[in-house]
Amino acid sequence: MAILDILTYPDPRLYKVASPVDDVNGDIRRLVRDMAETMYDAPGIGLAATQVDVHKQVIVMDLSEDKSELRVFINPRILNSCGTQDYEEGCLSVPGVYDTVTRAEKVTVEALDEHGKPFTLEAEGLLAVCIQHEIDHLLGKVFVEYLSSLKQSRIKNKLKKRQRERV
Ligand code: QAP
Ligand code: CO
Repeated sequence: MAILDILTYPDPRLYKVASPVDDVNGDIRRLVRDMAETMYDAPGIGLAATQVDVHKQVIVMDLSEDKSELRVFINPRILNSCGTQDYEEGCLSVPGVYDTVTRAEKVTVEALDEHGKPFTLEAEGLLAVCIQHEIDHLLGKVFVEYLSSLKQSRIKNKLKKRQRERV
């Protein structure tokens, strides 16, 4: 297993659109394991392949307290959504930044698991937020894009400044 490097906003590679996985093979299962290890190490509750510069439709997520409920979504599609909810989101690619985003309250998502088996899941609350946040990454979208352009430019400047200071 390996811990992968996570891209930091506004890295242009975060805007790439991920391609569907056509074969859930050993390479994909290794990617899933490495992404899970990277997410647990961070620690975070969700990670999309885009964030580790792999532009395939793969998401890992674990909302449990004790890292016991890894969820894997390959080629996820939202079939249905309803309602709205506000949630204060963060992102491993936007460290130290949290802000409120309005999303659907409930979503029905269809995806493949790490064995290539299709499943359908009805999600609400935080799970629904996390699924929508991670699917956005696969579409090249970061949650800060829902904020005002003033906030976006402040966040960009803050993170660029921090990166300059680190190297
Ligand atoms: C996405 O986010 C999410 O700023 C997953 O310094 C977040 O795992 C979906 C993290 C909230 C729904 C609601 C962020 C870790 C982790 C940071 C994460 C940080 C360290 C974020
Ligand atoms: Co994110």
